[in-house]
Amino acid sequence: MTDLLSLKTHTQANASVIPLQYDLKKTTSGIVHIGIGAFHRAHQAVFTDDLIATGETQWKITAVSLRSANIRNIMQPQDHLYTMLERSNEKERIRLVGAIDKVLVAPENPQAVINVIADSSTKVVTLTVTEKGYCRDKSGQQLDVENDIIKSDLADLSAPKSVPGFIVAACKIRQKHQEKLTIISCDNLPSNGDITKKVVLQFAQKVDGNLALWIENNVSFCNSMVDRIVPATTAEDITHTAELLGLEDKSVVITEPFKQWVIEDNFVNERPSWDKAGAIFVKDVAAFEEMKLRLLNGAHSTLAYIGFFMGYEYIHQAVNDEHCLAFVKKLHQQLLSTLDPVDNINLPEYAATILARFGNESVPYKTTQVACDGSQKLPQRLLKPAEILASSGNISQPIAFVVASWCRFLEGVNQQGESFTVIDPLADKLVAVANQHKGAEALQIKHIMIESEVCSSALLENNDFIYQVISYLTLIHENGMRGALVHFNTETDK
Ligand code: CS2
Repeated sequence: MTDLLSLKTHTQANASVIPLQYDLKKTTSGIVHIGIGAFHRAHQAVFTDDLIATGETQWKITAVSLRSANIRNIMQPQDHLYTMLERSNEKERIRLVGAIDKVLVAPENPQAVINVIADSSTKVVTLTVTEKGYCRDKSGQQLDVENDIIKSDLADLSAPKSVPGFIVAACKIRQKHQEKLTIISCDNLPSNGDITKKVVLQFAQKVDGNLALWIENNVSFCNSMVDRIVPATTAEDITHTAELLGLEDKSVVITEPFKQWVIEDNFVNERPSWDKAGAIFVKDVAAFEEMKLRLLNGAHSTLAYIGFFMGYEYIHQAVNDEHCLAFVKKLHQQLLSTLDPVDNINLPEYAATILARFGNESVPYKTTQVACDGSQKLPQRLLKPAEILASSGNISQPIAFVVASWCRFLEGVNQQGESFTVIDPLADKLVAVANQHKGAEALQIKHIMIESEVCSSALLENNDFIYQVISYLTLIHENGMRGALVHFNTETDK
């Protein structure tokens, strides 16, 4: 039987494995991360691991799981050590990561989470809680006071469940000791730090106006752009890793070689020198965020919905299909015209690199993984650029086609007539509406748009855009996705 990776066994790992680059005994703690999924373990935790190895900052990460105990149950017996497998189509690189100190499971002991965020040794809190974790209302800009966990946290803040709840409860303690705090959002939302600030302040205002004021003056909220493709780990990945490592690791992460982290330099206390590990500190992240959200995430969602109906399980299969590829290139052309210049980045080259990254079949990413939570993802990825284009009289046909594909996805039935589950916080309503008006595309689109509020009111009132979406959904219903896509590409080539 293979031994489990742990502090006792890690030095027995096979020779091809890159070992830990520092003495774990010399580390301290300084960072709390909320939302410990595969993405965090392959991104911020790796930047932190590389930073510890430089000897500049010795802070490890106390990670928090907001819901499930799974990852804690897996990592604790491994002394929180894990493996990262970086794969390109040509090679595979395997290394150990030791940056996670412990994992707290919020529902088991919410007070422990409050305490660690409040602790004076904690200087920075990072977040990967997905778009819905910010508990925003449908406008995307305000705290959703009707959200069940927000309501329950506002009624009793002793055992919070929401991100704003935990932060405000911890800041109440920090306020007593006058301990400043820096919070960095690492989710795929534009102005993610500003959004965090807004929901936290709105929440705090309802708890205690004085506390809200203290937070405003003593807590900084950095915007950040994060990028790395990290699919969910599979059982095969774990078996394969055991062979490479010579030890068992159930918390391995599989990822691509590329990684990027652009952080707004807005720290109110000590700043970990993540720049020594390849991150970039800048004054303004907005242009980087929009570039990544539109060109990468927008194209990802596109390949997910279109690829899914063309029978592709993975993004790399979709991007290798000539019709999908031609479509995404057209989409990229339009998206490029909506972007501001970004320092030191050639945008068309950046767009081309993304398509090459999507083609990395050794990091297989499921179309259904990207397709989830469309109502939370599409506004910033594609509808905002559609609105920018429409404001100068340009109706984006590719974006209208993707929106139609998403509406088709909400029917919850594939082209073989088999049902699948739509994962989205608004799924119940959206799937019901999509099916209620099936066969009447105009009504179907209208009701999905109204119910989801993915479009701004200007775009919703733009009859030309909405008409395009309706006509593409009709095309998809009549010809299937492949037929509709070929038709789209031929027509738009003319
Ligand atoms: C993806 C992202 O699942 C998704 O919605 O588009 O997780 C994507 O892989 C990352 O943002 C890449 O940095």
